[in-house]
Amino acid sequence: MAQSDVLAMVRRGLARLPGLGRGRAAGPGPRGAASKGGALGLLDVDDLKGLNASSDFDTGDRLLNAIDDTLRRALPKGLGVERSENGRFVLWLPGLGLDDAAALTERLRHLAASVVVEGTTGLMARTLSAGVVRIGTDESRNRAVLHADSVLARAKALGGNRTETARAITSPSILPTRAEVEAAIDSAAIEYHLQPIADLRDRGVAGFEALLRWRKDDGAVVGPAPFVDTLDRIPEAGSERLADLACAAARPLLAEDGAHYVTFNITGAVLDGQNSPGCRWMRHLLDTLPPDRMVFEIVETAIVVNPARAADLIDKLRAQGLRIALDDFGTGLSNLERLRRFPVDILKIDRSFVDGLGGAGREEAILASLVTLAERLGTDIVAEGIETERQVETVRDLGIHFGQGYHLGRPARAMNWLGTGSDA
Ligand code: G
Ligand code: MN
Repeated sequence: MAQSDVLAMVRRGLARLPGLGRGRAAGPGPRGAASKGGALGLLDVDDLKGLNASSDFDTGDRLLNAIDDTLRRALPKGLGVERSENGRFVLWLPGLGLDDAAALTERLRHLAASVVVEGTTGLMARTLSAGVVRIGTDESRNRAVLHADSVLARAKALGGNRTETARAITSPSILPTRAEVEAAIDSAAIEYHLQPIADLRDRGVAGFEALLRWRKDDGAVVGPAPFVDTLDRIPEAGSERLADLACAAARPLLAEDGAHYVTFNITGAVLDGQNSPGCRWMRHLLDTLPPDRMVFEIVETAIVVNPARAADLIDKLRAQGLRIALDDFGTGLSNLERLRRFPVDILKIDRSFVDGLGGAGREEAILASLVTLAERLGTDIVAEGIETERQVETVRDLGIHFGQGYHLGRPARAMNWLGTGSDA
């Protein structure tokens, strides 16, 4: 089928959709409405695997591209569509309420399902599933995508080919508010601890990972998982103070002999390159610390909404001498796809691989292959989660030069590593 035939079918599809493709939004539309908040629709092609199996990957690719094209043409001005890393379509619907957003997404879903491409065994088309959520005024893009993802999963579990919607996040009480996080930064209840990364060949310190910790009123110290998203939407002053804390923790260690770098965890919101608090935090760091002594770790849970924009940012950072690491490599989103897409300098191998060493599993073979892979790519490897001397020996014998874990040093305040105090 010629390209023009496909386009003709797309146009016929469009013509069946009143209110679309003519620069007018269904429902209240984004322009007259408040710019804050809005909704997000996540669209995913059903059974792409089956299509790839019955046709070929090129067909699946062309179908996704044609759907992308169709959605772009159909979306009213002011509304955006982005392809996420895992091949989903993210519809940004500012100013739309949940019902309008669901109605619009539903129509776009039908339109996308009418896109047809020529496969190896004939014409190919696929239904799609969608998840639609409201974006709270305080909510980051990433959390909204995660939320939509869980709603989309429900649509899929119900058999696909449907749109599911959800009200705002259902458990706000467990998430700290911006004010709580800001107060915690101000009172230094939130601070950065540092964990050494060792050169396993001579046991010297290669660098430190900066890890956020929040000392709660009851004395419990918690990691960033419950509040990292809130951090990405604290007001400007908060992100500046947090960056100050990061720099203050890192600077004395970089002045020490031996520690070559400090590595910071970055989320998808930072990588997104938009003007979020995370971006301001990043810029402050780049202005304050020498970039060639810094590493940014892309955390496993980072949702990269726009890979091209992220790749662009990574190029710019690396041009300044900063290095990029993939965190928790080998699990979840920290995978070969990400390694293929982004030029990275360091692979931090997830602790589950180290944990399994010496057992009946295949960890040894996988780690040995990763060493070869890293050599070919010119990247360093850090083995995470080293808890015993035995593990040090095993990973070193496999050719891994760097390690991190409780056996080599627990996260502690910077002063602990300067020998002038200790971590309480
Ligand atoms: O995802 P990431 O690798 O950035 O996680 C770092 C977290 O892992 C920190 O919270 C740190 O306390 C924890 N950690 C560091 N070393 C070890 C270890 O040896 N074992 C375990 N279980 N956790 C560790
Ligand atoms: Mn990390």
